[in-house]
Amino acid sequence: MFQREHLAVYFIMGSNNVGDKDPLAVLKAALDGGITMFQFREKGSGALTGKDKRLLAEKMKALCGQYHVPFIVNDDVDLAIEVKADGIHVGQEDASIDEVKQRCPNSFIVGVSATNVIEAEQAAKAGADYIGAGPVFATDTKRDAKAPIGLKGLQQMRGIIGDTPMVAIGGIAASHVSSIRSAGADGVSVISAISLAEDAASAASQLHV
Ligand code: 3NM
Repeated sequence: MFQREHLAVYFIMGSNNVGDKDPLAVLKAALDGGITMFQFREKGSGALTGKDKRLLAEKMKALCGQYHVPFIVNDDVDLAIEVKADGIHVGQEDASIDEVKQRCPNSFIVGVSATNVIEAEQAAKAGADYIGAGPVFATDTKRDAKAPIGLKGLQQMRGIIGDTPMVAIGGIAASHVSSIRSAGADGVSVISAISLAEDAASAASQLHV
């Protein structure tokens, strides 16, 4: 059962976000450091496809299961269903919430990205379990990220979505967490702040308020 507390420290990663490290070792360290949700996002240059992608997803799901941390798949509805993920996260250009809800089990957590208040309101009305709001700050991790919305953008989204759980994304470091929470987010989602940290466990623990 999804709760907004799952959004506190939401780690996102694919095999191409870890430099020379082993993605499973990075995920294990992040879990040891107390991440509260995980999203498998295998996208961009050098990303795995087909069977390799599925095998990595299965291993990551098993690891998250040991820690009772929800395992979410980015974008790939077929894969999410196949590996019996706990949920799916879709962007504005991916499958619609209606399609996702039709195809996936009822128990699935459904997250939707929003970059402005209109998208956030639509996602909340369509029944998203949580909104991924961003990019809050500039990021090098996502090539096609939109213009940063800042803390003000987060506040505006919170104003329009009522109680819908919301997690902030984009360029987030530990030093931003308290201001992001004050702006109305239930937590932070990060890639590089954990995936490229020398000590992923300590980086993850520092993202808690
Ligand atoms: N989505 P980092 S920004 C995956 O704005 C992703 O929707 C974004 O990586 C959005 O924590 C982003 O390294 C990249 O900045 C987040």
